[in-house]
Amino acid sequence: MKKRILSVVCALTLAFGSAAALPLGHFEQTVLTAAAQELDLSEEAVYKAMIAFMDEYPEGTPWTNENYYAWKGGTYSGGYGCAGFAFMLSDAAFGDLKARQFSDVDEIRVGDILRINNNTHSVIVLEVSDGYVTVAEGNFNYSVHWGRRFSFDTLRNKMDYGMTRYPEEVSTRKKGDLNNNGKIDASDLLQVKSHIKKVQLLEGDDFKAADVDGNGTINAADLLKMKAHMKGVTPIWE
Ligand SMILES: [Ca+2]
Ligand SMILES: [Ca+2]
Repeated sequence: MKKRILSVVCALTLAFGSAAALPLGHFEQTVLTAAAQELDLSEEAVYKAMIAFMDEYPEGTPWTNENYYAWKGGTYSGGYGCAGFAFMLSDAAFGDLKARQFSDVDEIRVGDILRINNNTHSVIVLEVSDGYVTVAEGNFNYSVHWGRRFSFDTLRNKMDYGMTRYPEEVSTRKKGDLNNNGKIDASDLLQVKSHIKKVQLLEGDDFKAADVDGNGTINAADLLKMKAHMKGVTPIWE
């Protein structure tokens, strides 16, 4: 995929929503160097990695479209201005992890980058609580700004998309084990037969578990593999 540079005109971004700052004490007690945490992806660790930048870039530090940062998150090779600032904090928390986009406001997590204002401005999420998202941003009136808050309702209108670097949760369900009891048995076969006959359709992780050969459909071939596994002829897994 061709990498793009997120270059934007966020210098024109003016304040909307409230600009309440976080209580100072909250920052003081959590400032740590980014090196102190080795990709601990707990909310607290991600927060600390980002808030550590407050030392070097306190409120009001000039940060404009002259400022560029090369990003490790994939998707974009780097960004200027607001995007560059968000990318810098993002790398401190997530290292080399790759980013993926999302559009649902309810999925926003600490450390996510949000594109807002008709895709002209980037902010990075410091905190998610009580129906509000608190962010840090560069090129907010040409400078660094900490602690602006948006309500979820505001973001439903203002957010164009989000970028997250938390790894996607992988299903640990074994192929053919529909009821997740650690073995393929008659009950699993029944569920697959029921799906094939369109009596009760399988969805999501159930569907993936039943599609033993992974070809996107559930049919007799999958049933055969399950039966072969049960008989110990051709085990699908140990
Ligand atoms: Ca089972
Ligand atoms: Ca299949």
